[in-house]
Amino acid sequence: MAKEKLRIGMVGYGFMGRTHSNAFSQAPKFFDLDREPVLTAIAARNTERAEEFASNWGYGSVESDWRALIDRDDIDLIDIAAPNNVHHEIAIAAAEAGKMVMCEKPLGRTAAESSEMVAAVEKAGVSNMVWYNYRRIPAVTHAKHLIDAGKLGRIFHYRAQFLQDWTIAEDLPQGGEALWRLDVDVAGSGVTGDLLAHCIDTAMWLNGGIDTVTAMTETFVKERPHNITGKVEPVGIDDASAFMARFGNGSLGLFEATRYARGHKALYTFEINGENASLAWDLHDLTRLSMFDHSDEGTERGWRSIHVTDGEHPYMGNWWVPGLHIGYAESFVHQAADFINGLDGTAAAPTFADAHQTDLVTDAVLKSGKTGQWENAS
Ligand code: SOE
Repeated sequence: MAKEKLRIGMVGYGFMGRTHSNAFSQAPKFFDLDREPVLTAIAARNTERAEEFASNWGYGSVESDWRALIDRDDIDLIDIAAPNNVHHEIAIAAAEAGKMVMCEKPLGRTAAESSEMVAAVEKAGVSNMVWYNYRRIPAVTHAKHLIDAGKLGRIFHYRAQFLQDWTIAEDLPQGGEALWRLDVDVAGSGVTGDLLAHCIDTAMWLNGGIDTVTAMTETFVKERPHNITGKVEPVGIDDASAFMARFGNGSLGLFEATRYARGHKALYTFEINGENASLAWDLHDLTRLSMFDHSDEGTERGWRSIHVTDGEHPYMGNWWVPGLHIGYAESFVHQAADFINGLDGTAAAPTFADAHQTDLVTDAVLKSGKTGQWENAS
């Protein structure tokens, strides 16, 4: 029997537009979905580029304004893969028009923005989700299952890092396509909203809410030419951000993100230490989950490396055969599949409300970076 269609209107065609489009294309090929995703239309200002994108990914049509996408009766879901400064307006307009909404992270540039976005989707009663994709890398999902099963016991520590090095050059401009992440008006913040947000989302998913934080932030290059105004302008983003946190469960957190760690392109790592066991994960070796289990026989006790590729591991039964791995792109495929199968009312996370909690933490980190004080994060 033909499945009900889920007609997608995508906003944006950059890096994230590609990951999301790929996700919706692959999801039905590997997962049994309740509805059939259809790449119905894409909206972007540069119509020529949008036409090329549409033809590459198989979108049925192109709009030059996202408002036209929202007005269309043949669209069920608006997926926002555009820069952070438009998330708020598009998400609220989409919800008010009764569309489901998916949004790239971070949900808002500030928690004030995301709180209005949460109110809009809840008032409209529309399904919603934010693309914090790393939760759905099988090794990370497996960590969640082990923690929830109580394997670690009482948790003492959580630490995470997200390190890059692509903004070290002092003459790198800010603003415009590909470089909007350096423009505070568009991005909202620097590495706190872009990279730490991922660490915080995973951390709160694995280890519960964060109550308070104290942070240190720095902008190493204070002025950069702006691609849109053509002038040298002050840099408003944080280039590096590190914070300590107290989780609601009594454990302590240590987080760091920077775009100035020479040699690191996207090194996302986390470790969690419990009374009975510890887990560690590294994006550069993403199929593996390291585990130390204190209940192992004393003489054989040590860190083991679990190759998370067996059929019984999360999501892996839907891919190749045991031992053969998948990667970054597939975490988005899993997210698309879970969103669609959560439309039965089970509502796959992270919802807008979950992502708003992350924005509350990033706001508190940025505030603490200025005040030097401990700040409430929830
Ligand atoms: C920045 O370079 C970036 O692309 C982030 O915006 C993504 O969210 C992260 O997953 C990888 O790095």
